[in-house]
Amino acid sequence: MARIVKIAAAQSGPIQKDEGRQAVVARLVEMMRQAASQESDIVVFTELALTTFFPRYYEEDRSKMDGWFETDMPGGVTQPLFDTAKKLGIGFSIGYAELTPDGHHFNTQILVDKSVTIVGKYRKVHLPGHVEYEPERTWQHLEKRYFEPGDLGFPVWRTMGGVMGMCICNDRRWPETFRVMGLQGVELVMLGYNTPTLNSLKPGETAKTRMHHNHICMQAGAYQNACWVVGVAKAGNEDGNDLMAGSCIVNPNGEIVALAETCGDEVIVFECDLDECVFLKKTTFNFEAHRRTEHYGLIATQTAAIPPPE
Ligand code: CDT
Repeated sequence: MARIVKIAAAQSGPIQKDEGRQAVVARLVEMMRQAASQESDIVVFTELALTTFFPRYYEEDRSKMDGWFETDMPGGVTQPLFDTAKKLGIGFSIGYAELTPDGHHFNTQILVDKSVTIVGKYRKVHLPGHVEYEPERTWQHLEKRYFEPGDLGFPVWRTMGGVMGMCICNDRRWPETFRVMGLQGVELVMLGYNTPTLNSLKPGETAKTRMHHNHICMQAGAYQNACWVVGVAKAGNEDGNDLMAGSCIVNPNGEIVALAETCGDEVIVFECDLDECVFLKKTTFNFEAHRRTEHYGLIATQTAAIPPPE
């Protein structure tokens, strides 16, 4: 038996600081058309897909950053994405900065089905970076200043023939992210990322090593939870800052089956058989048979690592 979901990962090339949302949405719509022309069921866009990665810019008065946020979804400028998806009969997932009616700021991703109903919303839990300006950094990473940690946990949704989940960028580095969804039977995890090619605090670290980190955590998450993972970059040089590419689709064995080749707008497509999750979910990663929760208490009760006394 096969349960095929044809997935398109729509990598974004760089978005410059002064690039208007309308122009960006036009680029995303074009990639949505490409995905649909290859008969994809769903197209996955990146984290904060509508703007440049604005958390690199420090602003004393946080409210001055509200212009980077969406107050409505769909809103005037994003409506073409929903209209095009409806016309083409394709689902999509997209990340954006969300400003709620009661004034909360989240790094958010939504899942939209083929009838263009928003069936799922996820708000980034693991916010990397820092709150205050740090002069020792070549560039700032102020997600902790501009966003609150997500308040929705890691839900999954039964839609488009499978059990779908989402996470965002830094979340992929945490096994807890995938395991919480794995415990809900997730079959496909969709995520976007904006990841600097180099680490300004660790000058010797190579782009190759950082790409290895990018892929290994998604591959491990896929294998250890017997699910598909789609990771979608915003790549290239944004206002002098390099973001890594490497968008990929990973199968439940943890193998990369499709990989972007460029640092620009690029669509990669793969027919994902959700039934390929079944074997590992029933054997090696049959959680009910093998997990030993009596030994996992620290995971949910302690944040810092506390080594034994010397
Ligand atoms: N967007 C995002 O979460 N980026 C981080 C960069 C970490 S460096 C502070 C990531 O984990 O890829």
